[in-house]
Amino acid sequence: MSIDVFIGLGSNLEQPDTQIERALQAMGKIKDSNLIKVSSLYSSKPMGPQDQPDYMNAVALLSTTLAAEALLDQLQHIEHAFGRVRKDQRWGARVLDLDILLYGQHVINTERLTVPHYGMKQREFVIYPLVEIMPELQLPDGTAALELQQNLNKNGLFVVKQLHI
Ligand code: A4P
Ligand code: MG
Repeated sequence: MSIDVFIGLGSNLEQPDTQIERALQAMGKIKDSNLIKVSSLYSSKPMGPQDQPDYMNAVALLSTTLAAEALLDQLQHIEHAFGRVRKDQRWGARVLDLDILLYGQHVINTERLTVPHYGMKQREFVIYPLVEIMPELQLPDGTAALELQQNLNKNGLFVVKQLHI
């Protein structure tokens, strides 16, 4: 049975918009999975240290029969293959972050995975694109994504362009 998975994409180095477009292409090739929908590309102010470039963020909906950890393997493979900055450039900074936001209505707490993603409810760059692609979405705890959005400041978030899958 297929599960609807929402994946958050983020990048703030090395032409972030290109990183995200290439990551989507790679996500479209993940085995036993179909890329169903993607949000617009958003520009967002950095959460955390402010002495870094603004981010590009998006959210994608993937339908998969993979188990959550098998999907994480695939996403981490993409991060490594497409996104990793050479080690001597920055200490561990990555040009691509792929987070599993929701895996159906499952709640997962293992060593490798916390789902729903621990920070998603507070992040405008996750909630706004999520509501864009699925306005009626509810989290496993019953919270409506739309309600989260209504209580979340945009903090400079804006749509840069449409993305295609
Ligand atoms: N892991 C646990 N749960 C999950 C999940 N749901 N999805 C584990 C994906 N991975 C999950 O991840 C570290 C480990 O988390 C993985 O090995 C996996 O087993 P990572 O990608 O190496 O680390 P990270 O993402 O850099 O760490 P963290 O704490 O998740 O960073 P955040 O919270 O994602 O913050 N500002 C804006 N505007 N936009 C952004 O996208 N992103 C960050 C990164 C900071 N500021 C930002 C943005
Ligand atoms: Mg991550």
